Amino acid sequence: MSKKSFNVAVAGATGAVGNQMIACLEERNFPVNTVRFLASSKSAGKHLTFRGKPVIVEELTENSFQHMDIALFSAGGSTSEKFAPAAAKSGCVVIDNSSAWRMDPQVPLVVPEVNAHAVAGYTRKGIIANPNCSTIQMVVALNPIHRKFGIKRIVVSTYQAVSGTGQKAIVELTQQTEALLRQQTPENKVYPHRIAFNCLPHIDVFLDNGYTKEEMKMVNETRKIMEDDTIRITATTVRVPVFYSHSESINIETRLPATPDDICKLLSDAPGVKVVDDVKTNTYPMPIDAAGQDLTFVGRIRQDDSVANAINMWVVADNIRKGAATNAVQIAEILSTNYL
Ligand code: NAP
Ligand code: 3JN
Repeated sequence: MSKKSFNVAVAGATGAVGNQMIACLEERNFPVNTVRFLASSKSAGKHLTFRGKPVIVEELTENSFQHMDIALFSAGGSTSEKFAPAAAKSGCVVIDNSSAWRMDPQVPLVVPEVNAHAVAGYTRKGIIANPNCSTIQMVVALNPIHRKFGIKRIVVSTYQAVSGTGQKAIVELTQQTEALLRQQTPENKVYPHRIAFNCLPHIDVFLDNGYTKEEMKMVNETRKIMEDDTIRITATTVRVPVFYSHSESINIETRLPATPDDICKLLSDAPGVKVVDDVKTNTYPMPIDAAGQDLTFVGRIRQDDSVANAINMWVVADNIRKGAATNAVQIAEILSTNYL
């Protein structure tokens, strides 16, 4: 029988993602018994609030997870590598937002709208991985199409908000914009180049194959979540001067023919998707509208006439919510309802 309420730890509680995880637990009325908010030693003693009551932030240590049922991690890859096994050993199920465990064959990589059934695999290591934000919104939009028409190839270019880099990048875009508008010289601390009024075709580190790690995350994670290694995928990931919500231009080639109308109808009934597509009224998804929302918005659905059976579309979602915090809390909901 499922427990009625759960002891939940949030590791990285003071960060951009951790903050939204706390908000999602509150908004979605997750059945919390006690919470524990964890961060680095520099935040220990700070106060955050949960359901109107103050909660003191504690330093994350190996002992932080005793008597916890679920731990939501968003404190970076090295922290997850080090502390997730300790948390799992304490009997707590970890839902990890970093890339540390995503491609581990013993760790499920879950987007609830796509592969909720994979949550069952948590018993192998006590860890469930949350995918990269750019992957999440792409698979939410593409999985229904793959199931009905079969996707052969994906070409994706992203337009990613600075909040994907954390609080410090939100501050950097604000300060650089203010400095430039005052005719002052802005400082570049977070990115190798100015982000204000600019675009950087560079997210995460460059790899030997010339792609960035973010681009290869999209390729490998998509195949794992959609459970199909035959899909050919190529990605270009770009940072743009937007605060919240990632946008993606996606081109797909399908095995079976599909018209834009077929895709529009299919996605109108798809879980977690909202079709926003009426070019006659200049209606299409935009980051300013997706920010603060949990759905994945799809528009500009049109035929690609340059090749057989191809469709172009534009996909936008809040990277910190559906791309990270909401997806993690949705996984916690599946876990708590069906498995704990
Ligand atoms: P952030 O705003 O910089 O916050 C980082 C959080 O981690 C803070 O709470 C920080 O605590 C904590 N932290 C850092 N080092 C720590 C340590 N050694 N021990 C304990 N806590 C530590 O970053 P963010 O944007 O929230 O992202 C956090 C992580 O989430 C990323 O590194 C990434 O792995 C993951 N993430 C995933 C996605 C996704 O696509 N699903 C998107 C964004 C981020 P202090 O405040 O005390 O420093
Ligand atoms: O840059 C973005 O828009 C998403 C960033 C995600 C991120 C940032 C730092 C470390 C990740 C991630 O989730 O892949 C990681 C990580 O590798 O854990």
